[in-house]
Amino acid sequence: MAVVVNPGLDRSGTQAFPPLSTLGYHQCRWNYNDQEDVKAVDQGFDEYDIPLDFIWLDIEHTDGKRYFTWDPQKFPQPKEMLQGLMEKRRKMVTIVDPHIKVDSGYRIHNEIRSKNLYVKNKDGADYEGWCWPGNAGYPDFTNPEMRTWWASQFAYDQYKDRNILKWEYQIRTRERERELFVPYSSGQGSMENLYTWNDMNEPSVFNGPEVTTHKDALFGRWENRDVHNLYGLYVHMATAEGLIQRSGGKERPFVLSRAFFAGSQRYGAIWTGDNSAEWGHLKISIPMCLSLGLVGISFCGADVGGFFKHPSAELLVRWYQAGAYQPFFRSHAHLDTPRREPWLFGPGNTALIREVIRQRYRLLPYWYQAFYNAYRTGQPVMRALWVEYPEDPATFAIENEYLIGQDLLVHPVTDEGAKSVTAYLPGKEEVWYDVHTFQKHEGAQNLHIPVTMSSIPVFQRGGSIISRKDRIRRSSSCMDDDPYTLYVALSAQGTAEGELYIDDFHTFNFEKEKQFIHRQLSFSDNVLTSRNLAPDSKFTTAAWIEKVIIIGATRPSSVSLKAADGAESAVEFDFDSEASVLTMHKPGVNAGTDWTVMLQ
Ligand code: NBV
Repeated sequence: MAVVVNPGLDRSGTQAFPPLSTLGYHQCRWNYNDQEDVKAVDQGFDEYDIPLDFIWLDIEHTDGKRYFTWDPQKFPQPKEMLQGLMEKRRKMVTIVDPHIKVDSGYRIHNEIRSKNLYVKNKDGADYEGWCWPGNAGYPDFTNPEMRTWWASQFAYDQYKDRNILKWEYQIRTRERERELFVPYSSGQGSMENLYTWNDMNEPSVFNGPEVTTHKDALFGRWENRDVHNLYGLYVHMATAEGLIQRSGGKERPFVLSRAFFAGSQRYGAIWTGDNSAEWGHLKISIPMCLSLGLVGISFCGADVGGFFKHPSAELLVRWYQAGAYQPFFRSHAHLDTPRREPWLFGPGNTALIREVIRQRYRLLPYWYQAFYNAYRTGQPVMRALWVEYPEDPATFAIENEYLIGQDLLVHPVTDEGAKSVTAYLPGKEEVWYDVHTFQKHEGAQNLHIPVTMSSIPVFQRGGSIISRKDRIRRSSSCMDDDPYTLYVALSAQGTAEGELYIDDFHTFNFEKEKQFIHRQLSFSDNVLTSRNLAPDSKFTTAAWIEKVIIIGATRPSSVSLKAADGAESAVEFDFDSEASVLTMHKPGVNAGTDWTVMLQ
């Protein structure tokens, strides 16, 4: 019996269901220098055959730290760059911080000031603090009018490719004061594959007390001391709303936020902030994300590799191996650190990093389903063992391993030079299978596991069925219609249960129009069936079942398939008697239909 966590859920809301692509791999650094650099990094992933969904740009991409603009020298053709990524079915994230440069040549500032939407100091004048752009104003995001206006700035025709040139602005202002309030940039700087990162939204004020706004700064009639912790949530909320609105309410947004509060899970992802390339920081990323999951925030990750300092190749590889099994999977690095794209640490390490990113992509259907479950129920995606095994006190203090959903147990290697790890496999009644070798282990035991640099100890719970996509491509969107392989891991009683969830992977149609496929997969008495859990949905998929792998099986003499129309056919299979693994080749049924497989 699992513990029901997140009891405040009915008030703070459940995890937003993210677009599938955002569960892929994200490549970030402060900063990719210019358009050419972005292109080279994007090509690097193809050259080294490493899947990638998102490239990120930090504050240096802007025109003088004026958010919603691009540096005209380094990024003269943002749309062209985004289009290039789009053609590869990849996406980009740019940073939009909530401190606004006080500059009468900056439209965003002028509009916020003219609408009187800045946070005030105690005397009622606009509060100003020092941040990246120099002197900055702080929009009052606790005000719904501010949030509505902010959201509108993500419209494709508002997010410009550059800020107005100074001289142009001066001439116009002299000629016509009103000119200030119309869009005056030269072109569009955004499109559907551009998403957003909100940083410094505590808010961060370099010269403020405790590096934030003064305690008596005014947000309407409230002082900072009253509403401080809500500020970051409201920035996140307004930004997510902007991304939804720009698509006419159709597309699910993706926004990463540094500051968060109860309820932030409704607006996107968060990360654990500025860590360092140290083993201790890799280790602590696990309990940090586990704690956030317990309070409803499932979409969490830590900067892979560590933000400050330069990781050794060993630390970097171990961090990728851990990060690939955490919900938000992004590498990131400080401006002053040497470059660290996955191919810069020698061919052996590139191969190790490639392999674990590929493992992440194979498991995307399972991650997606775990997020669908978090969206529906609030149950964390990444779970402490005691959540599922509250009757087993041995699980209570464990924070170096965890479950993804109910069925995958992960024990990352987080010690330098490790030659082995000891993983606790919970549950007296359970059996666990090593996902790489299919070796079976009893539950309720400490398992000593010798490790090499290629080891990533992961186990599938006996009694579960996990759907994977084993054909890896350039990005997750390239895999949308690819076939599934079902990994059926048998319990001690020879049974297994699982689900398969499919939708269009990016719109709200799953919610608004119930456009999704949700199937119950069950194995018992040597029969595997796929049953419809969403009979009212009309959604269809081109994806089919490519393989079924039964782990812990005995050899059948024949395998037959009964399709939705009642037609029966024989299924080819082979059996590995040493590993007790039965592989059925090409059952070939559509993933959204009823079918039954019988072993004789
Ligand atoms: O925007 C620059 C950085 C960013 O890369 C990092 O991820 C944030 O947590 N940002 C903080 C501000 C500067 C930190 C030294």
